[in-house]
Amino acid sequence: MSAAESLSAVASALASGAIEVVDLTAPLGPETPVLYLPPEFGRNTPAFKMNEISAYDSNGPWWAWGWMELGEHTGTHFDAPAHWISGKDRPDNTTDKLPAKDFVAPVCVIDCTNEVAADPDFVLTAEGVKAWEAEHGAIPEGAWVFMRSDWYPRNKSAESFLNGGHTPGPSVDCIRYLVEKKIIGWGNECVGTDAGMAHSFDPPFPAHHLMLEEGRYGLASLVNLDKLPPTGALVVAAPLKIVNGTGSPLRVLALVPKN
Ligand code: 23J
Ligand code: MN
Repeated sequence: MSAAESLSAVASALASGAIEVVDLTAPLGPETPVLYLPPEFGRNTPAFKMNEISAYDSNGPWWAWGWMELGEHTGTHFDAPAHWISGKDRPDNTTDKLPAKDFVAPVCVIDCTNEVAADPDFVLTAEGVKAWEAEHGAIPEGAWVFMRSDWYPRNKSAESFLNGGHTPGPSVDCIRYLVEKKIIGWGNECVGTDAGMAHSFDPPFPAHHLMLEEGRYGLASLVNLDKLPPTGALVVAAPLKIVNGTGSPLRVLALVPKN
């Protein structure tokens, strides 16, 4: 099949529903939980706020529009390599300079729901990834790897979502293994890509430190990972083209084959 025929087949499959578009994005509003870091780590990111410019009124008779106060790392968002000190000297490491081809990639989804239900501090290890590969095949170069935890329904309550800093994520050896596999990035359902306890890992925050060091990416606060197959879906995740952006809220979509 030619590339043109492949793309046309995708368009037909989207129209018929044979390929479904699954939204992996959480609502973005004032209630969106944001990361809370203890004071010794410095400043925190503010909550989302929408300010009104006009609402079909004297400030603009025929139109409604607003302006936002919005952290780069708020809600469902993308981590660019410039976000972490380990990635700060990489060329083209900000959201405005990343190659657009990186924004469409296949995804491997590792189901950790049972482990996380038993222990909110569960960390996925390289051994866990290898067990997944034994069942589903090797993780291909250029794929996203998403940790499914069924954590996302908690995002309606910041207290439950942040859970006092007890949230699941990857181990150091897990991220080292995935970097070796040359994945495009790591995604999590929690407020950040790392586990809540990852400040105590060595190095701290491995999904940030080791992924971004290698020019790979992160996706945080993903939803609907339970609607994805372990392999075979295609993710579209394109951050805003913020000049010198270290990350960006974004709409994340998955194309999922239904047959
Ligand atoms: C800054 C410091 C620690 C973390 C984070 C940001 C994130 O999770 C983020 O949104 O990138 S853990
Ligand atoms: Mn982030």
